[in-house]
Amino acid sequence: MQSRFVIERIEAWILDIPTIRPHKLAFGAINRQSPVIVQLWLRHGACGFGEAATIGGPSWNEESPESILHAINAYLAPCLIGQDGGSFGRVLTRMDTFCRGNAFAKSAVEMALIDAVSRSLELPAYQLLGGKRHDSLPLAWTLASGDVRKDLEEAQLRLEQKRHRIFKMKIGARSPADDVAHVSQIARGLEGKATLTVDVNQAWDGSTARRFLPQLIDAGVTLIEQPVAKWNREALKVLSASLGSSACIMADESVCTPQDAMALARDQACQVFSLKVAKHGGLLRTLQVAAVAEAADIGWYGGTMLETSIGSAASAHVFATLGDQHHGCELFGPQLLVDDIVTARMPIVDFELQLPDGPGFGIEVDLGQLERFDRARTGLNAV
Ligand code: MUC
Ligand code: MG
Repeated sequence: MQSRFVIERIEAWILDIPTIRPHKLAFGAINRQSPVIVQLWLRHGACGFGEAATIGGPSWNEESPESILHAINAYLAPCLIGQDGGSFGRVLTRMDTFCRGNAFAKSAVEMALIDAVSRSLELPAYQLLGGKRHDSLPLAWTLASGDVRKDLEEAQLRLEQKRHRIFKMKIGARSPADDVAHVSQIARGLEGKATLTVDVNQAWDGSTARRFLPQLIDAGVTLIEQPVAKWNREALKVLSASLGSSACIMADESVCTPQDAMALARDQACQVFSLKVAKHGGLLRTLQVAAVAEAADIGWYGGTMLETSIGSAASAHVFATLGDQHHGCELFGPQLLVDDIVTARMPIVDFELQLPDGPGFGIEVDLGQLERFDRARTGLNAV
């Protein structure tokens, strides 16, 4: 019998969307996001949308918008046309056979496929991923203007609006002592009102982390993301053991594959995994990494690559299926962009992001907005 989910056509393109302010991270500042959008058509069904966003071109990891677009157009789309899109596992294996690595590119294609199949079945995507266990998740915001006064203004406004009360600070670009001073000033300004986390994005070596993390914890930080290089599991292990119960170490760049997750769990190298659909290579592989976390008594955090509402809604669907050992999510990407590419964003109520319940990822893409930000039309260059 012919599957009703035969993959008919896949198209991909790059958008360039400015951010509302410069977003400063350890490895540089970004002024725009350049997500790769994928549209996938089923022969007898609906079409779906997927997205893969990087931060600062290939600065966060090896993939860039241009490499993602190339992998999809040259290898992933051709190997999937005419295949049964309803067999997700087979689709993933086929993509792996024709193209090693390239997790971000594969995640965008798999996302569009899951959107299309769930729309064809008129079901929300979370239903195909095991069913939801959360209707909403606490939503963090990242303070990354680089300026204490502006960061505090941003935080106060978001507290008043009841949008965010978890704030993540991006550090690692300045000297560690300056970073500690910056974080301490913000912590004093927000004392008793918010949960504070930091993301070092691999910028420190083990001894810098051993020296300065206790100072951040004294200032009030309770979750520390990727303080050292992604390969430095030994340092993560030492830090996790020495910090005790005062704060949690969260792996981000260090945890991409289920094998990474196993190694971190075996070494007891962190207490939390930041889950991100793109780096894991899709929604199903996010579930695999999350399963390792659950089995190893490691908590999870719903991470972002600063996607538009397409990637953010897809991430919300998979995060909604996970257990209770979580530290909230940071699917705030749409709010950092000057505009979005959907007709309505996911609502935020009482500091929580609300999971959209419609078919697919529950959001409707605005085709006019796709055209407006299309790199082929605007003629912008790579970062
Ligand atoms: C990262 O490494 O977590 C997520 C939020 C943010 O501000 O930057 C990203 C990347
Ligand atoms: Mg991170």
